Amino acid sequence: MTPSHPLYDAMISGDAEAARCVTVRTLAEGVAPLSLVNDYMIPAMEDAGKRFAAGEYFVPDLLIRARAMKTAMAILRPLLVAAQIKSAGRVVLGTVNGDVHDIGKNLVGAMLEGCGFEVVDLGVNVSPEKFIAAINERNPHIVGMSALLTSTMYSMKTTIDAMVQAGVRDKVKVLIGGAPVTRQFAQEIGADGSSNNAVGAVAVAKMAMGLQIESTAGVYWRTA
Ligand code: B1M
Repeated sequence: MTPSHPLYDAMISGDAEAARCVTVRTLAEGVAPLSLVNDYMIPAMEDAGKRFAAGEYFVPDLLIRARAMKTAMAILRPLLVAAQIKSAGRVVLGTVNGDVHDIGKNLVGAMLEGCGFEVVDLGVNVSPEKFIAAINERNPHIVGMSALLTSTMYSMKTTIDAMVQAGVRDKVKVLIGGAPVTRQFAQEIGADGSSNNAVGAVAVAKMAMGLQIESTAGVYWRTA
């Protein structure tokens, strides 16, 4: 059933200012932060994901909803951290070495956050050493790498190889994505999964955590 709440409506319409105002007001009324995330924000982002998969929404539609989601999350995140709310899983995310494209990576991060994951965003041009340091320091379940250039996608392999060398590869699931990334490439470099869009990235992350997903469209997941 579609939730009836101004925060859900603000997310659906992608109205960031309304999302901010409603979040502040609803918290002041005593509603628990986690309830706002679980009851209104996650359903709204999941609805956007379904519409994207059905071809009703395009990337800009997701971006404006992600902006509304991020605005509300900026208010809620410190409260959730203080309350030690359990997330769906922790993801260390970054655009690989030599690559500064971050629009897709940010969208993936926002969708993951909107669907209950904790995201540690390392930014762009992230070296293998920085990914490894983040694995050791933040203990993620998942490492997500993004690349937009046919030249920089090979940094994904370099990073996985460096993870093996550092003895941390088996601590995490590795998910990759970005315009040049194919299922075959993911297989070749030993990633656990890949997706060609932000909605699929959430599905792969859920698979990595053993959670149920509705569709495997646009998704690669290593089975053996
Ligand atoms: Co660049 N650029 N760019 N660029 N740029 C492309 C990628 C390019 C295809 C343009 C072209 O020539 N037609 C081309 C790459 C060619 C190739 O390698 N085959 C290119 C080039 C060549 C370059 C430079 C080398 C140009 C130059 O300087 N001569 C240079 C490289 C800089 C560098 O990185 N070292 C460069 C620079 C830039 C800007 C800085 C100007 C800017 C980036 C700004 C920014 O990101 N903050 C830029 C942009 C904007 C683009 C285009 C126009 C748009 C990319 C984008 O944001 N798409 C792009 C052409 C195009 O795609 N039409 C292009 C929207 C975004 C939502 O999609 O990033 O694909 P995308 O993300 C998707 C999926 O891929 C997936 O989900 C996202 C949402 O659906 N996904 C994941 C992404 N990461 C994922 C991770 C996952 C799972 C899914 O799991 C972890």
